[in-house]
Amino acid sequence: MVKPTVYGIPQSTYVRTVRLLLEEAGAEYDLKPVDIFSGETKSPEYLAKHPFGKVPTLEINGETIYETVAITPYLNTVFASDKFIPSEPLHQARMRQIMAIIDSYLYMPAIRSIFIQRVLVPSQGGQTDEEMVAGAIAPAQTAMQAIESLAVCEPYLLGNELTLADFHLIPIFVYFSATPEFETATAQTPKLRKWWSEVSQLPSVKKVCA
Ligand SMILES: N[C@@H](CCC(=O)N[C@@H](CS)C(=O)NCC(=O)O)C(=O)O
Repeated sequence: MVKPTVYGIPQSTYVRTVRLLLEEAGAEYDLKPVDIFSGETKSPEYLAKHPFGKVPTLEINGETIYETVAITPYLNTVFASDKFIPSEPLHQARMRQIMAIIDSYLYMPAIRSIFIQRVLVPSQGGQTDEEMVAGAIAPAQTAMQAIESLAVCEPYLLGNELTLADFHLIPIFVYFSATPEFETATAQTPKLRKWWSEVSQLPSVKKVCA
């Protein structure tokens, strides 16, 4: 099997999503660091791979694939015999629905607003924008409750097998759970709290999200 290359920094949530799948599939891969903070993702060389200058980008067999929702189904077929996508059409729809909710409604409030302002900005000597954090709590709660209403969490999001949706949500929880706002945002989502206590113990999560 050809060894794929993942471009991106290990701290990126979306890079972590791709790596969680590769780790759970037992696939070998190379991780090539591309720094999102120093402007490296906006260099002509990197923009030639990913015109929007984001990570991750996957290279395999001379082909380049960007956008996590395109990368993970591809890797699932090539390296995991499709085991991370449910065969039942409704479960498949729920999986994609959860991934879309994460991308469209959860990532921005939970990571871009709350985590970055609460944890990253102060760690670099800056001051938290409290207004931005306060304004992000309700949207994060809405997204969490929407996922809660779709998920099974026994023990994984869609039942007893890991799916792409778990790989998508785990890295968000890793960062979001490091903020005090996580308690409020998950107060009405007991299933997701139980899910988190299970998946946070997976060896792949400890390895990729350490
Ligand atoms: N839609 C992209 C989003 C990727 C993304 O937002 N990556 C972040 C890191 S987690 C990034 O590259 N940020 C750098 C930037 O926005 O300049 C995907 O699903 O792959």
